Amino acid sequence: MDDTAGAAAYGAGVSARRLLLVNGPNLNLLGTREPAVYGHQTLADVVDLVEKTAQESGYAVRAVQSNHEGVLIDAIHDARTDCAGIVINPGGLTHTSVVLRDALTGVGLPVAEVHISDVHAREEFRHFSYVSDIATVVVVGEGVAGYARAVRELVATLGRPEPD
Ligand code: CA2
Repeated sequence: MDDTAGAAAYGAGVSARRLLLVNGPNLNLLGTREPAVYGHQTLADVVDLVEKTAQESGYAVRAVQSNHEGVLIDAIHDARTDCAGIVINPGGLTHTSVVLRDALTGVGLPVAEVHISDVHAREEFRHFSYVSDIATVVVVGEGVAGYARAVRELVATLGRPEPD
């Protein structure tokens, strides 16, 4: 039985200096279609913003975007050993995926959930999230800038990583 999950893998007094940024299905299309809903910024802009915001607090970022649920699950599992927290926009999987929720609870890292659009002002099926009740931070409807807020609020709960 592997008992090295999350912060425990680092032992007392040592903390991971990295955040995992997860963007789910179709978010690779950001900036190419539906600007009225998702704005003009691209996924590259999102990654850049998250990296810069995390860096202010001494964190590096590993970014993953995939249209395949299993790829996202594997990335979340891999975060157990070297990440302090997860910033995630699960895309449409937000509203459907017990599997994604189980991966997040399984690794036990603090989670910040982000949605670019105001999901509560859209179709009824977007109102429920499988992630929100297990997330430490939820940011909805602030556009791409919401990722920066999510990072800051998550880091506020984590504290800065310890220096070398
Ligand atoms: O508002 C958000 O960030 C969402 O997570 C985006 C998802 C949607 O299913 C959620 O309900 C809310 C969709 C991502 C698709 O992104 C696109 C971006 C540009 C063009 C087409 C899709």
